[in-house]
Amino acid sequence: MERVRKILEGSGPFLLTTHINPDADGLGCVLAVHLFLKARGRESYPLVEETPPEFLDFLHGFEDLLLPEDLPRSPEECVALVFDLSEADRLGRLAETVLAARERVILDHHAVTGRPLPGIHFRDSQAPATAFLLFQVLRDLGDLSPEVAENLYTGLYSDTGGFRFENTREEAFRAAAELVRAGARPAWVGERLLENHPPARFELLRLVLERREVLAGGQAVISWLTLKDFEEAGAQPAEAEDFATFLRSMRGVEVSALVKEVKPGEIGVSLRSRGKINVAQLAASQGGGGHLRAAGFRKKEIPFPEVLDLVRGLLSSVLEVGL
Ligand SMILES: [Mn+2]
Repeated sequence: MERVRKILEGSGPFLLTTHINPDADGLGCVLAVHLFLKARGRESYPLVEETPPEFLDFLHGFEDLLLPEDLPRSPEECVALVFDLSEADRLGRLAETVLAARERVILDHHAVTGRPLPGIHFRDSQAPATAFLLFQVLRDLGDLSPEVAENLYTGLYSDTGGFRFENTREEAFRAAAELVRAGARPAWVGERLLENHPPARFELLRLVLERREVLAGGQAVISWLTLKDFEEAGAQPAEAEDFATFLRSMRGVEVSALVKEVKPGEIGVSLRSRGKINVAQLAASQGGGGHLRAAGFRKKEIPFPEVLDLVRGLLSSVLEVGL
């Protein structure tokens, strides 16, 4: 941690980034550090791979986000700070820029699964969020502004599922209390994250509910969306990210799955479990990965109905064998 502080006190310039399909934790960290450095007169460039996700547009400093081609410095001059990244592959087309930086620091709370990004790693897989680790780094470097505190709070809130996942321990609440004292507004963050969905999402949800299929005597539920559905609703596949989690909330369900066509010829399967069934293993058996309760895999060039059948079979067999 001391080393990260030294690097942040260095001269930069800094380029900051996170994994593809950025979430509230990754982007919250990027923009917290960005505002922190900017306030201290340092050159800082927060990068995203593609158009920044609209649902996070309330994060402070969001308007400063750049695409890699708009970086006004050559990456060789920059120190890269990478947040919430467990494996190099999850940088997508940012990899080239990040790998060219003169130094790389990675702050993360995942267990390493794939090939890690070369650089200096600060990793604590027990931490509830990368924002939690970053909070510990930043608070010792001076007072946090309300904007920095709110960005960090958003990451912590989101990665703990609103302080209700198993990673929510006493220290998460202590950090949250300090962030609130520094100016983070819990009601505002909660409202922006949970009650600000685009209307298109409701159309997708209607389809997911209509098509739900209950299997294994009520212990599994599966539903699906195609590219045509996304087109007709005017939504991106990312908009359906947490529908599998919603399906799991049905009483009696141990495992849920959402099968969605993410691009032509490519189908993504999201799996959620209450914990009795290890969906990370299930996903791994299909070339994917993830966590005990949330995992996924992709299939290419296999017809949609076949993938649906595969998932039906997987869930039915794991529930019969596993119980
Ligand atoms: Mn995270």
